[in-house]
Amino acid sequence: MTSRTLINDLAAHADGTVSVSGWVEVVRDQKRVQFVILRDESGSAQLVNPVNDDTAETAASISALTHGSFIEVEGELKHDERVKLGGLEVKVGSLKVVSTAAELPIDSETGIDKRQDWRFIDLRSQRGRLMFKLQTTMLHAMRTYWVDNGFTEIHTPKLMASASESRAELFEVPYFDTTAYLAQSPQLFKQMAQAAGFGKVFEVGPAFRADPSFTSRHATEFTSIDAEISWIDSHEDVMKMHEELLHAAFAAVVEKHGDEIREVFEIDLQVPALPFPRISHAEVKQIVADRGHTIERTDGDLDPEAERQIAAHVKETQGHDFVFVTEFPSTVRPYYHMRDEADEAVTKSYDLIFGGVEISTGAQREHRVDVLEKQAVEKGLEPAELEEYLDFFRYGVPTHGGFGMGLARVMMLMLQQGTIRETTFLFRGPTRLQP
Ligand code: AMO
Repeated sequence: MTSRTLINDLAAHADGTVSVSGWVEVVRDQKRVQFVILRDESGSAQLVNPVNDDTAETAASISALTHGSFIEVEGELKHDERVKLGGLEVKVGSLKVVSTAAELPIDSETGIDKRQDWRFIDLRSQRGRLMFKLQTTMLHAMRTYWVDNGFTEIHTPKLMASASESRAELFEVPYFDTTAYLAQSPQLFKQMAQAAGFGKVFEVGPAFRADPSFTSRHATEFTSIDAEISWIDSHEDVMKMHEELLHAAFAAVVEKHGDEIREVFEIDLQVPALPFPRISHAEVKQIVADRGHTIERTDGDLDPEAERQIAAHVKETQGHDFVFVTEFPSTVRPYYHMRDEADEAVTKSYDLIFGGVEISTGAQREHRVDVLEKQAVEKGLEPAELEEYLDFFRYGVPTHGGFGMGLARVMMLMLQQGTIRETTFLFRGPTRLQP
């Protein structure tokens, strides 16, 4: 048999014998001619079989094909502009069924819950493939940015002896004769890398939150994109790195997949202009109030409607899809965020909002151990529990800061999907542990 050609590569292939394989999307079984739409991991193409005495055996095989079956076909490639799908077709010579599919339990009309049950079938679509191809491109571009800019990749443990964020939302795991906790973020250890003198680090890895809520943006397990850098003057240095990183990531995605994103998602994805707008939290509250929204939260944090409103304001006034909301009140920030020298009530931190939803939190970290301990106590934490973390700051540490960003959220906003369940390979939520 001739070696396999990916469907996407047929366009550049000369007319002649080819071998293609994939799964059956559509069968049009007509009396005189049969058509099969075959899809593989790269694209889809039309197979054709004129029905006559010579092709009777193949015709019987095609008539028996079920949607979703995986087949191998050898045939004659012919470029023909009249064929709608890619301007080419393959005339079937031989056809081998590798695996027959039972009747598929879902189709394009099926709702998200049931599609999640059958995720492997759900992902056979062009949109499923495109989502994870472009995710690969995005992460590759980020890695390239980090490597080119002197970052070191780290892999921090996901089994921990203490909480990495708040004690709420902690998953406990029996661990021999003690209890371990699943890491909520690599926060403590990416800071440890600063004390170790690494300078700049990044990690792309799993994070776990025992968050019982059912929102479109929360999962109990998600992929977190984290970066941390030393020798900063303020959170402004972190934001600068963060926006450059996203700019590089979007540029790569637009260049490689822009046309297909337009075709499949009907989105004209743009590379965000640098610098991203920055608005202080206090100003945001004012702008949102002026737009008629009363923030319901009493702790001073923004609610989802406030995020949508400030994003709409920035889009209307500056035409930008991203905005850094800076200087959050210390009441709503963790103890490890540094507070402003001039105003204790304000932290040197930010949230990054994209398309009206928070995708990331970042900050300069408090590196002075006495201040850090005081802030931890203020937030109700036991210093004894933090001893090992506090040690990172007792033997010399540079100024530093960084951010954490949820991969599925970036993807959800980029592709204007209603929920991160669409943009997570396999979603985990309060009532979903399978598949
Ligand atoms: P934070 O808790 O704000 O900050 O999380 C950072 C980003 O991670 C994503 N995220 C989630 N995604 C899906 N489901 C969840 N349950 C979930 N929780 C968080 C979001 C969010 O913006 N250590 C700090 C970051 C830092 O300062 O470096 C942290 O974890 O996109």
